[in-house]
Amino acid sequence: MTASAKALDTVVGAFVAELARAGVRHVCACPGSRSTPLAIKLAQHPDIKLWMHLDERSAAYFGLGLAKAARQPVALLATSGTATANFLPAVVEAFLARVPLVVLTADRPHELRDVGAAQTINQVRLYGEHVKWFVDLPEPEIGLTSEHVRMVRTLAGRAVGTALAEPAGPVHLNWPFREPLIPEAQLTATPAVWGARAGGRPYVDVSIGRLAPSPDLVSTLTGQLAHSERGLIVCGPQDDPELPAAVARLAQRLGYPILADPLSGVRRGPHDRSLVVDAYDAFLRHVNTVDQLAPQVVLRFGAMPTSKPVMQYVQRYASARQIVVDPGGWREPTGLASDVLHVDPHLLCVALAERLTDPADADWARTWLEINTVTRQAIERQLDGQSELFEGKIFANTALPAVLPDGALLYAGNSMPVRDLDTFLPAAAGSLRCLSNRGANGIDGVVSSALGASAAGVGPVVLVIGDVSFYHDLNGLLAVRKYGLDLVVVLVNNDGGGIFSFLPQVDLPNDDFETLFGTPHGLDFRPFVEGYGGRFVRVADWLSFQSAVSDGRERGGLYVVEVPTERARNVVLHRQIWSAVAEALNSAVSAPAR
Ligand SMILES: Cc1ncc(C[n+]2csc(CCOP(=O)(O)OP(=O)(O)O)c2C)c(N)n1
Ligand SMILES: [Mg+2]
Repeated sequence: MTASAKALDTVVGAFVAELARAGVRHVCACPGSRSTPLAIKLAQHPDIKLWMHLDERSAAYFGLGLAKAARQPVALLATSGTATANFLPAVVEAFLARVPLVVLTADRPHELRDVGAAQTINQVRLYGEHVKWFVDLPEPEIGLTSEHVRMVRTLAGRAVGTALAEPAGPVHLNWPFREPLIPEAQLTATPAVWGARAGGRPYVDVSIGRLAPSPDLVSTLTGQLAHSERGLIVCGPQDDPELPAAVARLAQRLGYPILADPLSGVRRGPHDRSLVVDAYDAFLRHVNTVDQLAPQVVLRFGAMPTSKPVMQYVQRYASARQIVVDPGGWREPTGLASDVLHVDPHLLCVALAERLTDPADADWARTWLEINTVTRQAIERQLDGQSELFEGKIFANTALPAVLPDGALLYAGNSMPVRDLDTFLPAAAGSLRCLSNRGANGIDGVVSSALGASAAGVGPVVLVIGDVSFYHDLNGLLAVRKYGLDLVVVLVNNDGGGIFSFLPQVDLPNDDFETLFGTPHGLDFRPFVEGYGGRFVRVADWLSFQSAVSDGRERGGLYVVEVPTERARNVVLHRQIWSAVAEALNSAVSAPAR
């Protein structure tokens, strides 16, 4: 064996061993020659599960969904060239949605860069500002010294630690490899031992702490909030499972209602939901209602909520004190924040709740809850008698949630699914974890993200997705059969981009609108789904919808339940609901429900 094969074995082996010791359990990789040393070492590692994919874009989104669902760092591996560029969309999403990914790309050695060598592109800082950290490693065989091995061990620990540190996100390590590419110990899987710590401990153990609020901050804020009766808590997308109970307790202490985005974890679950407001997206469209609800203070957790009416509400009361709680980064698109608290949201809620006593007056919260009830009832009255397949009704308690078990995971596609989820999913005690790619709101990679979530094995996964988004990532379906994954897909097929029919563009001459925005494709998805070994059922009513979803769950594998809808009609039905809500709110104001 050559010296370079030995170096590959030792250096790459040490790096992979440290990735595992730092907690990486899953790697999504795609085939290629240049990445051979890493591929072999990752495949050999007993604690690492290697998920092979053919399409890098799907692979990266699969890794993203897996990392989100498992709440774990996940590594990606691609060979050199455009393969690495195909990771970009998921890397961008991971950066903006704060998902820890360790992106490994193989590259040519330095002498073959920028000289016209085959399959060589400029991979240095390829993902630009969308990664937290970039390292261009030296070739493994530059010198088989203990310093070199220590360096790669440290890089592995640091890479995972950096990906996990708040705000979490992707890191990129670019590995140049010179031929021959086969590490010495390919068949024996001897662990590289140089510099390894005893007892399976990481070479460098990177601890991630939580940012506790200072006693000063807690006492100042306690005093101020205790004197602001009309306050509101807004919980946007976030995934700390400890936050819902803590924020609920704080809300009780303050007498503040909680506007709970479905992606916040606060809307569904066994925690106290007595102050949870779930129908804000509908009633904050109603000007008279918004006029009644002037807040003194708004306390915000998580990313900016999906709902546009919430954004407009916050902007309407620009002079209210707006406090954004976020351990890092800057998620404040309104430009109205008066305070940004870089502290851990859960720790802050606990600390404030401990110091506060229950409020004297509950009128403010009661008003919000009454409006919420009137709204939710008006929505339900509209949906109850509705036999038509209306896109929004999918999320009503009587439709999809009724056939999902406790602990299911609902992945919502971008465009209308995530918005309908927001409007139509009521608060409830059963846990239903909702995820969506809201970092960059892409309609790409959604199928793979949901499959990655399914691969995490944390509960049955149902994906609700639009037809254009489904088409966009058909390639992702290959993973189902290859890995025996289960996924029920509710495919909302309105033959194009239904969301655009809600926008002013809809008033363009119809041909222009359809060409530029509606984009009907006329695809029959059945042969695609069956080609990937899945089952396809097109439903005609709610009963068959529910039995198809249940059947899909029982059978396992890929099961696509197509809900055929019509774009223009969908707008009409949404507007009918909003006007029914407005009517109900108007009559409730004239005769307050007590
Ligand atoms: C990768 C990407 N390309 C384009 C867009 C712009 N876009 C937003 S929604 C949408 C249409 C989505 O159609 P579909 O998935 O069928 O959902 P529907 O609007 O019908 O609910 C498009 C093209 C995007 N968000 N992401
Ligand atoms: Mg569509």
